[in-house]
Amino acid sequence: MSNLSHLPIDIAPHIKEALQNNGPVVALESTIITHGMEYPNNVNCALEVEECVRQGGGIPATIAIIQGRIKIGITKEEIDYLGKEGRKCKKCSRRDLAVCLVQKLNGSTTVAATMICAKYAGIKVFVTGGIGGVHRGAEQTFDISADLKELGSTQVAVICAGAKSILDIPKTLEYLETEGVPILGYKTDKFPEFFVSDSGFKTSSSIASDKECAEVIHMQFSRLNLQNGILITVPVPAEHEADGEKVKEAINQALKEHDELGITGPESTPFLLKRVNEITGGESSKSNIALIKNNAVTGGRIAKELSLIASKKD
Ligand code: PSU
Ligand code: MN
Repeated sequence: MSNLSHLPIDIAPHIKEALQNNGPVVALESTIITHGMEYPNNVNCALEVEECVRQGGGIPATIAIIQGRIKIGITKEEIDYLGKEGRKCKKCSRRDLAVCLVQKLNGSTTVAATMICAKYAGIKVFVTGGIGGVHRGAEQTFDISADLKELGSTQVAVICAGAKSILDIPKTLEYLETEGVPILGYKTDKFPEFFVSDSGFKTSSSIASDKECAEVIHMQFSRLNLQNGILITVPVPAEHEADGEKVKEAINQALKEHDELGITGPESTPFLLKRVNEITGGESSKSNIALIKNNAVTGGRIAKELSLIASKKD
């Protein structure tokens, strides 16, 4: 943990203690709570995801900004508060962090901002649903999520179910390759497409076990000391896969509406996620919750293995 005395940051005591002992702490983001789902599903899902991290053997630390302070490991009450505030909270990516702290706002952290906060706290493993990426039509709009640049520059391993096909998946993969981000397929070499386990594209490597994931994280961060992140992609379990055709149609419809309404900037991703959820009815949201929970169990296991490696005296 670096010297944080100059930072408006509060680390929950049990998280601080775990970090001092190389404990298996797993960071969780909060934009999914405020901008990804509706109340009370968002709160229930966030609490269940924390429980899944514990089931895997990890210690969950949900990260957000509350009244201008970075909180590492928010309480149940704070999760409920953020869930109720929803879109009144500022969706914070890298560029928004300083302003959010100075203006003492409530902010939810995206993948990019959660990585930054996790790094300050010394957390190496972070679980989310899906990352932001290169949007379709980016050659016109230049809409590329700051998550990708963050993965290229911040030493945190992000565990997710790939990317939604609201994004341009091949361009997202090219961008990550340029940034030097390993894309580790968890027990597969197929890059997952969020609701669907195979996007038709390949990861950069296939990793056989939780232990091997932890070894790669340790090698890259603690031995090679490379400053960039790692992406670990876990396919949605087969029994929770959504109907690929149905999702594809919903995405096309959502993208059409998005363009017609002229939505741009940070509103784009939340709009598309919301419309895909609405158009597919219960189906995509059920699959969404199942895959995040599966990522959380996996993240807990990987963090546990990493904790064992880090605790060995060598
Ligand atoms: N993709 C998803 N679910 C999400 C997000 C992305 O499938 O909840 C959220 C994450 O917090 C991610 C953010 O970091 O959206 C990306 O937003 P943008 O594209 O504006 O960078
Ligand atoms: Mn964007």
